[in-house]
Amino acid sequence: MTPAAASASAAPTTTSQPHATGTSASTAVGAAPRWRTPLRDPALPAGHHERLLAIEERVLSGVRLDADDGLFLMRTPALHRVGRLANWVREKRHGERAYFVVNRHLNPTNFCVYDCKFCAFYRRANDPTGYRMSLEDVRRVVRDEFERELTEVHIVGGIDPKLPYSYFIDLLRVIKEERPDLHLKAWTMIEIEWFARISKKSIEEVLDDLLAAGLGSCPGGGVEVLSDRVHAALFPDKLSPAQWLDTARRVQRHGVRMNATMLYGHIETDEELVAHMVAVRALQDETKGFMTFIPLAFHPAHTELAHLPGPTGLLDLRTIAVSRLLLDNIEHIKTYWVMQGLGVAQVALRFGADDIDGTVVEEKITHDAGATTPFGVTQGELVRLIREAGRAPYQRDTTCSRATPV
Ligand code: V47
Repeated sequence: MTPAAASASAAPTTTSQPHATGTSASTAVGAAPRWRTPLRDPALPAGHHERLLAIEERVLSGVRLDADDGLFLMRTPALHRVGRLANWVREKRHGERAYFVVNRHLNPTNFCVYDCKFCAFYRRANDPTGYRMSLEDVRRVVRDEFERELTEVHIVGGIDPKLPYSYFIDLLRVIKEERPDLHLKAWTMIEIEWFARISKKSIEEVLDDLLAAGLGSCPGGGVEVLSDRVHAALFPDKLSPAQWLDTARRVQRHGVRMNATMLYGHIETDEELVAHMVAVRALQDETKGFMTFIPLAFHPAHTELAHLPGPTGLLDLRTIAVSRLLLDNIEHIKTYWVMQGLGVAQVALRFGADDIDGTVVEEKITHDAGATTPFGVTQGELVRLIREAGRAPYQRDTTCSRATPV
């Protein structure tokens, strides 16, 4: 359907109309959603309205957007139209559902050999504020502090050179011994590559050891921004973009599913964010192993980038919306409430996000960098936030293979 035909059949939108859902006939590919309207905003620059219409047309027809479209969407002042389009895609895939998981984070050590400029979590050897959990510490925490309702543990830490390879394998084994029911979403590509180095094994052999010990999937962190320039400026010692992609490819080819994050709101450009999303999309075309894409809002406090202001709410919403529109082959877009904030996370559920992460319980990485969000939230709070955003809360497992309405 052409834009003109679409608009001719479109009814005017009022705030009291229900939003289209994935099951509604009005959201089938190519059909015009009710909001499709030819109204020209006189405040927009020349040619802008037409470009937006063309992008909307392609999305509604299921045609993949390219990097130029992504850049345009990152820059257009008409953010509400970007959000509306992303919301349409989100509702077509997931209807009114908003997913959450009952999880908690576990960061076994904050000692790290890398000194990434955006990170306030890492500690150098001998820093008195550094910590390292023994396996007995881990066992005790699992026994005494892990709630019965928990379904997932998110495990990441510093790259601690004092810990042997066996520690990282045994840590999973210890948790599984105490709680075989838990899904262990553990270790980023940075850690997996480190394990291969210290054990002198291949990535695949490391994965076999981790899988045998209870690994369920891998979290998305450590990738930051897939840009050689940002890599050289902020985290030169860590895996390069090409190495991160290669490690992720091998992990997924070995049958381990994972997430992909994108750290925004520091020194990166719009072009670099778009290139990151396009690179993740290209890998997903090959591997199909990414479960969820998660834009992470940079927090500057106590980092070497403390002079930067950090992202605004508008950039938070834009990264969510543009990632939903560009990443047509990744099922879920997550608003990570710890970094984006509970209020923005609610709005993000109408800007393209279908997942709000989980209860988290004890978050350290962002809070060391000045986050003012809670360290964790209850399941009841997540449900209330989701309902207040007009969405239907669904408790999911880590891979979203099971999701139950709450
Ligand atoms: O890799 C570090 C980022 C990541 C800061 O896979 C910072 O489900 C903001 O990856 N400000 C860790 N961000 C968190 C992460 C994650 C979180 C939630 C869910 C999932 C998932 C993954 O946090 C790091 C880095 O990119 N980070 N320092 C900072 N100052």
